[in-house]
Amino acid sequence: MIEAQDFLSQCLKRKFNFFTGTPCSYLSPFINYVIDHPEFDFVDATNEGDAIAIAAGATLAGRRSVVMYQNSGLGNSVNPLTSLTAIFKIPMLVITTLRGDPHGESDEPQHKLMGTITESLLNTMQISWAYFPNEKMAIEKALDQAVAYMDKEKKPYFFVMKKNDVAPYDLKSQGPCLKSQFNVKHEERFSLDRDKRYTRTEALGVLQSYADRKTIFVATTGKTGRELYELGDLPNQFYMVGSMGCALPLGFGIAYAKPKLKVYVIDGDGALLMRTGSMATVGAYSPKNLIHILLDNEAHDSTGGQSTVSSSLSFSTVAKGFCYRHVFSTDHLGFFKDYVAVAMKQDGPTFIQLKIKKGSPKNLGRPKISPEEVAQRFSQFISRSVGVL
Ligand SMILES: Cc1ncc(C[n+]2csc(CCOP(=O)(O)OP(=O)(O)O)c2C)c(N)n1
Repeated sequence: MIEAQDFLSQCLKRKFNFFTGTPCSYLSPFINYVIDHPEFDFVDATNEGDAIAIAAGATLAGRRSVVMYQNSGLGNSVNPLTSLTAIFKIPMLVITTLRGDPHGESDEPQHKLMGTITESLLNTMQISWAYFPNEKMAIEKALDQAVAYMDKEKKPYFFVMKKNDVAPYDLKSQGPCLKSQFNVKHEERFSLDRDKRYTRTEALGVLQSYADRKTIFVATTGKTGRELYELGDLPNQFYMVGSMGCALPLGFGIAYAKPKLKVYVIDGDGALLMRTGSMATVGAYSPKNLIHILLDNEAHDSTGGQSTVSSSLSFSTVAKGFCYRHVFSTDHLGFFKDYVAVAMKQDGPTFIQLKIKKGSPKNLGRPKISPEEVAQRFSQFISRSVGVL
């Protein structure tokens, strides 16, 4: 058994100072220690997949990141691990616990199956891993191995933590408790005639006109990224492919790590519904520099236009409930332009919903640049732009 401090001080020496995750009792000593010590940042993620995406954003923004979660949520993170970090080549250290350890003491029934398959699931995902170093002398070597792997392969590296690997550490301070102000606007012009709504391309054109050295765009999975690319491929644009729903947590990770950048997340209704919980993280941590755009066509347009449940709910009320600072909603491009102009000038987080119609330009292409190149170029853009801010 080690003390939390033994491991975390060695993390700090290797510049790991951004932590995120979803708690597990085995991890409490780590999470509590990190929250208590201001040299670390800790973001509480609403699920394990979001944690991977948040850490991916922080990593792209130049931070060394650690994700901590329980193996029961490993399934939640399979998607971003296989189609975000693996293909964009974004390294991070991940500590998963091993509840339901088949060789350990008996555990709650819900952990049994996942405990049995955790290691093979990691192997199946072609993830390199080792058991968590539970002796003080073994920590430095284990961390150095992890860092060497991450630096060479540019992929996540996992430690699998067993019960009692770390001694208890009681929380001394409170976590962040942030209150947001908000207002709500709703301007609808075409409620009875949806075909008159504007297109995704028109909305993206408005957003792209704001591209400058301190503005970045994270475009959600599917046609949003493809259309943005077709409008003009720029280094400040990140095209999410796969990992549906992770645009917001990824953008949040960047916004958190680089508060001087203006971070636009361009979301779809299907994607936002898949990971709505990440809006809670945005509202709670309230990054001033985040503008969350929802291009809401009430459909999974990219996969054939199947309806989502979006037409039956109010995203702006959800954003208001999650305490975004400013919330706007419209179906008119004129109002949309006004809202974006306002959002550029005021502190966020700001949520802007534009109801759009389905459809894309004919023969819509796909980014010809690889995800890995997108990530590298994007990350370089961020580090350069922050230099000039
Ligand atoms: C976890 C996951 N499930 C399903 C998909 C397939 N998929 C890609 S884009 C998409 C639709 C996204 O819908 P929305 O966010 O509303 O954006 P739109 O296509 O309407 O622009 C789906 C279902 C995926 N990439 N990842």
